Amino acid sequence: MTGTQLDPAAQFKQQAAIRAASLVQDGMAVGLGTGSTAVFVVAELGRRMREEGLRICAIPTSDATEAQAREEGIPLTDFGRHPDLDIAIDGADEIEPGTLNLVKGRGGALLREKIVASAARQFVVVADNSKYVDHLGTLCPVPVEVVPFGWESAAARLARLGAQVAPRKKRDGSFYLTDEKNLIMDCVFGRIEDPDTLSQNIYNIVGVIEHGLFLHMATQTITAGPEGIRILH
Ligand code: ABF
Repeated sequence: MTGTQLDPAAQFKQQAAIRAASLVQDGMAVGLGTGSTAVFVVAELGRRMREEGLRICAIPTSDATEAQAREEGIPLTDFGRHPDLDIAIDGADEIEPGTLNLVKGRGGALLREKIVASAARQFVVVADNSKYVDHLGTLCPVPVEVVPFGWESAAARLARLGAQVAPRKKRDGSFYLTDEKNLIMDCVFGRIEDPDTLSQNIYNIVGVIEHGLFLHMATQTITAGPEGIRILH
């Protein structure tokens, strides 16, 4: 993946990804994110292993990332061997710059992503600068992962929290299934004034496995745009 072949947005993603990958040091256990920005992180780590002799092991957040990591020759580990990770690097759909709170999960991997991020001492978010919002809920729905049994009931309860709820579907009209074989309810709440309370209210719904509000988790965000690279702690 060379910068010259990429459109500007992809170039920004790659720049942020390369900066984030530079935080990875020899011997680290690394959480690998999912999405079009995380792809550049995995590629850069593979390059550093081949060209610089970097030695790491990694836990991927999706089947897609696992496949890419294997192609790059990145050794995989698991939580049995590494219950704590040194660093996780992943993308986001929305970033609130003042708090580093996030919405994630448009790619459907939010459950594994949150498990990996919560196990990591450093959780670094990479994105192009289009992901900044003043308030979460502005750019995209909050995805909520629910078990298939009784999903209609969980969806009705999400609607009572003020969301417009749409079960995520594939192009052929069938339900989208996560890597864990659950459903995703895409919930449009609009501007979210109190994400902590909303998070707890969503968790209180039986059948909800996880949601895409990643609150108080990111230790830094690295974004890139025409003005260069911006790092927030
Ligand atoms: C993952 O990929 C997700 O949590 C998020 O939904 C998405 C971001 O993708 P991209 O980097 O392609 O914008 O990180």
